[in-house]
Amino acid sequence: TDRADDGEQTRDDRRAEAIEVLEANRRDGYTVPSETLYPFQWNWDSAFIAVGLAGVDPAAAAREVETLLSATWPNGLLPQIVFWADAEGYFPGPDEWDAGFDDVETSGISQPPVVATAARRVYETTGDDDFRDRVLDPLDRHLSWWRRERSTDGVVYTRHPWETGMDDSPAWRLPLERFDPGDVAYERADRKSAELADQRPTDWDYDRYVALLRQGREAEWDESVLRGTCPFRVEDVLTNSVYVRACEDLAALYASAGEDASAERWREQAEETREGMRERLWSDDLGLFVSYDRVTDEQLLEPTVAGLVPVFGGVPTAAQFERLHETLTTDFFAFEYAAPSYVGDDFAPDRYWRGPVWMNTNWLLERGLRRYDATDAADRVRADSLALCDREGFREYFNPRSGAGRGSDDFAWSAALYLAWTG
Ligand code: 9YW
Repeated sequence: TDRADDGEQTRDDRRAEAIEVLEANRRDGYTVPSETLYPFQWNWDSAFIAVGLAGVDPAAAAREVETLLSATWPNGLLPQIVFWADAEGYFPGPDEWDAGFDDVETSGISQPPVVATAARRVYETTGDDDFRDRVLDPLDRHLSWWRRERSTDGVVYTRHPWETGMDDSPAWRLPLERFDPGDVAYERADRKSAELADQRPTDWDYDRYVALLRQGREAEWDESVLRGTCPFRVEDVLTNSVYVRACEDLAALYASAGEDASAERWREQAEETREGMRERLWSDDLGLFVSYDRVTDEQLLEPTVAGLVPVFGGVPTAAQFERLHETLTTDFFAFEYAAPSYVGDDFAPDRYWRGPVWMNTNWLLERGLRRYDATDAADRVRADSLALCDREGFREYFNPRSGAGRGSDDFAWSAALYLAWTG
């Protein structure tokens, strides 16, 4: 019918715009999340970008992944930000972090390792064995770092809210409340804009982010020191879900290279993390997974979208999935658009990770739901995501009630995941 043709036309136009956004945000070998707000390479942003690029420009996707991996620290940490370009005026910039190696300037924390999933996707799209052989070692070093430096029984911990990728998640309130940031002086670019101030983390949050950063810098980013002293040590449910999937994806890459022993080792690692998550990170009361505070040994009982993402790693048992699916359809489908980042008492539909819908968490959730054959739920998450971008453009996040676009425009992972969903 004409209507269907119109729909297809809109979609083609939108795809063309998505490609334009990614090209405009591209620098030398990598893509910035947002030209205005985030003008450097961010870890999991680049991974989502590569997932989207794989279907339209596989050479650019491969380069995106390899540029990111080239910033892996000698100890295996893959940084959250790589400052390939001059960062004059950006806070916190390379001088503040004082981290990295040789002449590679970076932040001193990591981010959820979506990069392994992106690398597998690029490999399976291109069949390029040379690419696969080049990425195996840095991926192995990075995932080994998580296990060696950041886990006790296979469940990994994060030591900064920025490291989780969900900076001001209400789940971090309790751990952040416990320590006094002292007197921290700083100024951050996005807070200068009056329009954005009420859509981003508050000063209360930023003071603590900066205090944690400075503590890490004082410890010279030594994990063995920070393991004992860092006041924020949280087993983030999203990072662990992505980590499980990363281990599986690395195993698949090893298997395709005929390295069966390594493949088996990473499959076992994935299973060990799944088991730890099922035990310690599941909340029967909330009917979804939660993060766990390593400092106080307690669950952080907040209903965030991160608690649904374990489906991406095949973590929930059949019984847990049944409950989780009910929580999803009752609480996270209760708004006009799925799936809000948070649905608890402090729900704030326009503020960052305290309510808005984000394309990246929707993508992780949608992929995971398909893994559990929850087709209707997966279709709804995908359809809502596309509807939001069709209506508002590739915004950073969206109000789940009105659908209004929020934060940056021309946001790279929103464009990239639109391509992944419609390719
Ligand atoms: C920061 C770049 C990053 C994302 C994070 C998001 C925000 C703030 O922007 O972090 O300065 O890192 O919370 O997930 O990677 O888009």
